Amino acid sequence: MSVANAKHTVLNPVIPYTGPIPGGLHPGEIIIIQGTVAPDADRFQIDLSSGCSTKPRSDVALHFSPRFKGSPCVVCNSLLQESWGKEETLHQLPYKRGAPFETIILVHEDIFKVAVNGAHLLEYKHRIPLNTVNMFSISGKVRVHAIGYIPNS
Ligand code: 9QG
Repeated sequence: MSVANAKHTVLNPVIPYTGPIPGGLHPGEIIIIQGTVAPDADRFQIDLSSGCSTKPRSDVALHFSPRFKGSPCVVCNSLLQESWGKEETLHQLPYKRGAPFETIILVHEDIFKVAVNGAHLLEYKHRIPLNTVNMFSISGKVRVHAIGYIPNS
């Protein structure tokens, strides 16, 4: 699976980037993110959200945040009515400062599955109905070369 399979691609977006997920999210769909972690990265984050309002801030179905400072980890969470829920922290970090990566978010009916550089990393159970998720954001200490949306059939 690569960005070559994508139906929609966004190339070299200015960070922070927020844009629509073409057609919304459905089981079987895949989002591919190719980028490079900044050499001085403390963290970056990918957010799949229900809308793009900033005041009040839209709900975030998946907040995926690799963290490089202190004990390296990936924190996942959801934002509901402007409040963060319980963090799901994986004490494992497949990203390296200054290094290129490919992250794949696989959409399932009940979970998101995330893989990095070809290896499964984590699963995150939906806390917000999938059919409300329509915006993709990425921000923090990262460069993005391509975002690809691969439909489910
Ligand atoms: O820190 O943790 C995830 O649980 C918060 C951060 C917040 C999230 C959250 O401040 O930061 O990572 O989107 C946000 O507000 C980000 C940038 C307990």
